[in-house]
Amino acid sequence: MSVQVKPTYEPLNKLTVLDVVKPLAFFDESEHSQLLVKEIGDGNLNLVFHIESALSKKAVIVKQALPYAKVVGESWPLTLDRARIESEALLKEAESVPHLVPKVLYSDSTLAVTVMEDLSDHVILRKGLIEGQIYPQLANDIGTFAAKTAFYSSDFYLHPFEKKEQVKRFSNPELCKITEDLVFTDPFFNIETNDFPAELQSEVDVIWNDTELLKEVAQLRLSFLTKAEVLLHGDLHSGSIFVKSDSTKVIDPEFAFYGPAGFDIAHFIANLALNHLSQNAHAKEPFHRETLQTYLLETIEKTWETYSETFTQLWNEKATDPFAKILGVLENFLEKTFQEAIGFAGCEIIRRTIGLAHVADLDSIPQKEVELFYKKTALELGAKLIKNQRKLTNITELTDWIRGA
Ligand code: SR1
Ligand code: MG
Repeated sequence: MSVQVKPTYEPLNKLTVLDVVKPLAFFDESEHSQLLVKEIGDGNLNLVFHIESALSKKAVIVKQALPYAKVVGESWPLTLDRARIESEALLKEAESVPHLVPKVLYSDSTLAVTVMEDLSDHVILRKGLIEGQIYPQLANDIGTFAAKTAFYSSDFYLHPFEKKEQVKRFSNPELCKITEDLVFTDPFFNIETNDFPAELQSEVDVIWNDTELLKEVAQLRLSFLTKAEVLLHGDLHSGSIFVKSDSTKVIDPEFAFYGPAGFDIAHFIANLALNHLSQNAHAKEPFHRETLQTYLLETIEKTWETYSETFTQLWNEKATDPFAKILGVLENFLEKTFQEAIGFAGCEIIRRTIGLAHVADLDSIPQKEVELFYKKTALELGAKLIKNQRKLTNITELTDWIRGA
């Protein structure tokens, strides 16, 4: 009798990653000696390998979680369970939006590995936007992604026992703690890991001393900590989305957890708003800049409209909540979600400007003074959104503020 020994965790390299891929029968055996391996991970946390057959040109991606945050190093240990969360979230999302996520081919929680569809014909949205590309389907796809994944995971649809099972399954304390610290805490205090040029110190001091603002951030943070409304992607910025002109794929749901419904859409909107600001510096010609900025604002508006229309349709057709047919219940939920999303977006804008993890949209602005100017503008916009979240009732009021920033 042979004894099966379960492999223990070890970080993969360009050779050992083939031991994961070859048994999957994705590649024909005749291709095994012709597989080309590249390490392509440029994110903050994981190893990512691209494995391609030199013969058939078929390819897969192998993503492996490291037991620490790659961005900082081994001094920042991080749970491997995030790989399980990521593959289970991708599978869960695929139940309602299969066309908007990469296909999972295999996962192994011991090795903290997910093998998935190769998306090399797509580009990361952040990169595409910085280069001035336009993606006509983006708003519809992200609004649909956020609405469907939210509705089908919520108490409006699921039996309460099933919902609570899902909350347990997607309990993700360590990754949530990163967001609690990096998005909702550190940027609002004098913490060593914040990262901003000395020239911004007086604007940062204004934030650190603005009690009205800090009170709102405390409320948003509490909401993030306690409101288990829907299954969220948890990190839906423009680096978590792959695009090409006729396709959108949402990747990297390792931060997935049950949280407040407005959180994902807020992060998407905040990152488009930051790109909108940065186009004042990136876009070379005024006509191109205007076209891009109009596109970005329309995308923000259409994303929210698609979200609320799709959510409404699902509610009308499929809600099991006993109060679903009572006039105003859905409207109340959507209004609260929208207003909280404005506040979350403000926090994301501020943390991407002065916190630990920045965005290339602002950091790659070529001249230092111009970069500083738009970073100051971003801080003002972020604070305005946080302080005025409950005054907004319509998405065009938000895009007016972004346009005017
Ligand atoms: C250490 S992780 C820094 C950031 O990268 C991730 O994508 C999340 O946005 C996190 O806040
Ligand atoms: Mg990520």
